[in-house]
Amino acid sequence: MNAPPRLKPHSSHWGVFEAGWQDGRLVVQPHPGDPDPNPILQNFPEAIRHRARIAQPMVRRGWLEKGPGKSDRRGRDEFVPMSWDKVLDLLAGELARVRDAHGPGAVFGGSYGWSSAGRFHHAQSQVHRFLNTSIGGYVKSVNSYSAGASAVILPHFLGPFEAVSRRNVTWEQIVEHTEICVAFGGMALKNSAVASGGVSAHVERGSMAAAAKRGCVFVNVSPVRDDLPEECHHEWLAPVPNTDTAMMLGMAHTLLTEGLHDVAFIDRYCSGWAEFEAYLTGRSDGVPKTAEWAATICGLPAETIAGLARRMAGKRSLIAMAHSLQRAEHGEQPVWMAGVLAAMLGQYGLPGGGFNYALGSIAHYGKRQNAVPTAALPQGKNGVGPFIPVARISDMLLNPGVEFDYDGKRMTYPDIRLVYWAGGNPFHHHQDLNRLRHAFAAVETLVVHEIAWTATARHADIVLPTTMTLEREDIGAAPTDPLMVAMHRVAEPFGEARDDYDIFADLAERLGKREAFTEGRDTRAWLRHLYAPTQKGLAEKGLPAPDFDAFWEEGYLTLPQQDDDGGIIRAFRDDPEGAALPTRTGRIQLFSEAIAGFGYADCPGHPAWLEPTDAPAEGRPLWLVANQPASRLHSQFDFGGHSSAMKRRGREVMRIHPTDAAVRGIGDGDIVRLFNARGACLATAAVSEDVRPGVVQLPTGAWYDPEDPEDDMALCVHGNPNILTRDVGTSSLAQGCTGQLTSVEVERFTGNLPPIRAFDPPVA
Ligand SMILES: Nc1nc2c(c(=O)[nH]1)N[C@H]1C(S)=C(S)[C@@H](COP(=O)(O)OP(=O)(O)OC[C@H]3O[C@@H](n4cnc5c(=O)[nH]c(N)nc54)[C@H](O)[C@@H]3O)O[C@H]1N2
Ligand SMILES: Nc1nc2c(c(=O)[nH]1)N[C@H]1C(S)=C(S)[C@@H](COP(=O)(O)OP(=O)(O)OC[C@H]3O[C@@H](n4cnc5c(=O)[nH]c(N)nc54)[C@H](O)[C@@H]3O)O[C@H]1N2
Ligand SMILES: [Mo]
Repeated sequence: MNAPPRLKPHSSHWGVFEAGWQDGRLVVQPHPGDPDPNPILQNFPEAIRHRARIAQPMVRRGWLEKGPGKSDRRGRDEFVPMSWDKVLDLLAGELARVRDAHGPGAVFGGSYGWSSAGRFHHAQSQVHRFLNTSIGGYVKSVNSYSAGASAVILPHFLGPFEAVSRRNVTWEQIVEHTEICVAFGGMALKNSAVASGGVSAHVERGSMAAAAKRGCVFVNVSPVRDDLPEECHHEWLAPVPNTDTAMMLGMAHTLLTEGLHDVAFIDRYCSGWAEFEAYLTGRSDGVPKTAEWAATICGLPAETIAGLARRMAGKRSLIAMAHSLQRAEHGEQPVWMAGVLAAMLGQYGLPGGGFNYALGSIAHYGKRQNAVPTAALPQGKNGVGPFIPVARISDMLLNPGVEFDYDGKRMTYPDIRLVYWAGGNPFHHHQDLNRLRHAFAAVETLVVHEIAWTATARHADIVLPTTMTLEREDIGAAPTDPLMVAMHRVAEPFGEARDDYDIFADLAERLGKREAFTEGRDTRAWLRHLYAPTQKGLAEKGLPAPDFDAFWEEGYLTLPQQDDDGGIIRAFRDDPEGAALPTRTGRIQLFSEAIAGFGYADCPGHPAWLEPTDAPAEGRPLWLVANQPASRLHSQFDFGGHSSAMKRRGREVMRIHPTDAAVRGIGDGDIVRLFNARGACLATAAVSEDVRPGVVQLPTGAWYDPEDPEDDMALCVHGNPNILTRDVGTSSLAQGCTGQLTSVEVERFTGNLPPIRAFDPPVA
């Protein structure tokens, strides 16, 4: 045994940590100041030198031999290793070809994905900057897979996404003031353990425990029991998935008919009550949205629905809503309806009360804002206008020139020849993977920068190996976390892997744009440059403002934070005229003339119950909840030690209620096959009363692993639920991702058990 290693500071989306080497093994220790560290950190040691890492640049044989073009060999072909010099020549030539022949508007560079936590090596920013400075731009994507529907609906009725999610009710307020917190979709600790950019102190568990101890009641409205932690002693109500809007309408109706709604608040702070009330009472459509009506839809007793409404009235009530509810068909509706229900309860803007969209979904929310700026890599100017809502990727690639609706506009899918991806994994994040494979077959060239052989890398024509975070220097920072981290390099690059930045700099050089891309800086010079605004901000506040070298040496810098001021919603409550909301009427819009004017059948002018078309039916009798995995972030380091340990028999675990398991002859630990019209995957069954009957739950993130890649409807042997989900938008309004829910059948798998090959490098 050698002496304990000297650990260096570093950061990740799942926590700040210190790392070093001991006896040839990477040691990772959480930041000493973190009260509740995230176990996902322990994916690093196994992952860093894993065989799934990409060791050298690779080019798909068919692309190399036949040149760019549509090809269904993507994901099936062999790869040819190539030197960096040659591959960069080849790629620069291809970028120039597409730019010259079709313009930068034929390049899709949306490149959605979380990549890793440092502010400089943020891969999405890097690829955008490169495409802007070197070829004049790219077709981009807007909004996120996280919050596709809410990003569009929230500004229509309440305010900007960030103001409603990030700068609203804090955990501090909840500990002190909230009397009843009803969390639709829960506030699962697995989810709030993660924040883009990093998190130094996981406070959610402790805050919920402290609030509960003071007497705050927590209610988890979710098909899954553990979406709230045991520490808050919550009540569990499990409605049928995608029926929360009906449940909330039933609650609203109870408030109205029993005179429990806050008439003064509605008069002073809201617009559109008449239109909404006409719908709620049934005057406009003949259907009163009573608790009894809601009960028949959401599968909870009417008395439970009405009782919950009564318990919230007249109290400091808080409605939280997880991202998940809007990542589903008609996902705009529960968000809007939660906002309306909270308006009827009248607690907006009071400490610990009202509506906080996405509280508990990610560690950014419920925190104070930093009072000094933190780094972001400037991306330059994009010369291309057309864009897509992010989850419309397959639609775009399969339907160039076809029109689609988005937020009141009629838009056209551009004609894409080349797709460039760095820092994301569409074979993780996108729905209906068999359709995605067809979409990727329709382009001429697919370029991927990756640290590991994800299915996305396997489908690429040109694969460039990049360093992972531990192999380079960076600055870690998030807008609601007070700790800035000097992310020191802990390991040498794997194989021939290079930083995304260095790859782009050399490509820019070949396109005659090196200076425009680099501005003459190497990585260290960029880190100094990006640190400068923080130092300046500190100095302006008269606070100690260490220079870069001192920050780097120290490893950490604690930033000042703003007051817990409740943001624009508190200001609006205090002064509804002077601090009007940035909506059309300046108020909370219970009805929107703008949205009504769009004339969308799938998103009317007020929140409404719209029956999902993708509900269980003949041949697909179960709801599938495809939620975030506890054991990793998305697909990242699925081959890591912690992620692997949480699987059973090498496969992702699917939870099923004992009743549903019994009728199918499924026992705990059995291998099962989930299937519907779009595809099928294997998983290992865990029989559990923690899911609602009629619901199975299989998290995302197990790497897509087709049993036979040549098969167009290949079975995924590993448990990636996106082989089953539907590739349709939330509605004509937002066109958001609907991957959270679909309907399936499940059976015990009795065939020969296929091996897991997802982590074996492809044939070279
Ligand atoms: N069915 C279903 N699907 C979903 C969801 C759901 O609820 N249900 N949730 C959706 C949500 S909310 C999201 S945000 C998306 C997430 O989807 P993604 O963000 O695409 O998922 P990640 O696995 O984080 O992908 C990041 C990739 O970047 C790579 N990477 C890491 N660091 C670097 C780097 O420095 N350089 C480069 N070049 N690459 C790097 C990682 O290896 C990884 O493959 O998934 C969505 N998909
Ligand atoms: N450990 C870990 N944490 C993560 C991530 C990760 O990959 N791993 N991803 C991060 C990212 S990018 C994001 S955007 C957030 C996502 O945050 P969310 O989208 O909120 O997270 P999910 O776990 O997908 O969903 C939360 C819960 O909603 C419940 N639910 C599903 N459908 C319904 C419904 O119709 N009604 C009700 N009432 N409940 C429903 C499910 O039981 C699920 O567990 O999580 C972040 N946190
Ligand atoms: Mo997300």
